[in-house]
Amino acid sequence: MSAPFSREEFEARLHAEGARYHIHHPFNVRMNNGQLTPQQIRGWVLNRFYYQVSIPIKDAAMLSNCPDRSVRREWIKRILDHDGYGDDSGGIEAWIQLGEAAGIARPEITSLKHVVPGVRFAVDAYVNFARTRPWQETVCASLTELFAPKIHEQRLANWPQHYPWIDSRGLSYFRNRLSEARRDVAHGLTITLDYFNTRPLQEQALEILRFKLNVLWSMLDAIDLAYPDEARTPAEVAGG
Ligand code: AHQ
Repeated sequence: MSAPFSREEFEARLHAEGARYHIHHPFNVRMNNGQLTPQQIRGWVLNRFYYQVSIPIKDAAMLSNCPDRSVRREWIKRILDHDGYGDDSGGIEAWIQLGEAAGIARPEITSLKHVVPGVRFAVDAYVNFARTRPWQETVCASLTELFAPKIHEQRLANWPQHYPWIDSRGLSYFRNRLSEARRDVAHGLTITLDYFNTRPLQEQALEILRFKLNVLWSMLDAIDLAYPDEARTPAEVAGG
């Protein structure tokens, strides 16, 4: 059996998977370059909402598999970040406000009726992964957030210029994730580097990260397909 990668080599190989992060997806490249129409931006917000509301379910699934109290004490912060806690209305509410800032009525967002099959399928695959796999594997899958601060920084930098019709107060979700993602990744990376400590386990960790990269990539494939450059009615988009 091959010797395990050193901790540094293993971490470098996890980072190298960033080449497949959805920041490089054609839809995101067009978004970042200001080439998306309002309908395409709204379609992305409406569909990504299903991912946002599924994250706490995924994180609760991980907790239900995790017997380690010290890990749970840290991981539970992710649920509170999204659902809110005390006076903080949380990330899901912030995403709804992003939608409202983009001109979408709250019920249109929360109804999930605009979520296309490919997005639902990819997100459900992620939640079911968390329900059925060992909690350490769900921790590893969350490490796509190694690459997330950059994509949030891109939006904060470019949307006001490219999409001035969106009230910039709606961008607070991206701002909040900058610090939340970095905190989450610090915790998740330590667990991953510690647990996946043989060469086969390290190779499995890289495969798990590729699975989650595919979840994010295929969401944008489905959204890109549903919202082509030539405008279509919401009914046509939804397959009506
Ligand atoms: O808003 C995002 C978020 O809360 C999370 C949680 C984390 C996970 O547990 O898998 N991943 C994640 C991500 C969020 N936003 C995505 C984006 O592009 O806005 C990035 C995504 C990720 O990198 O996995």
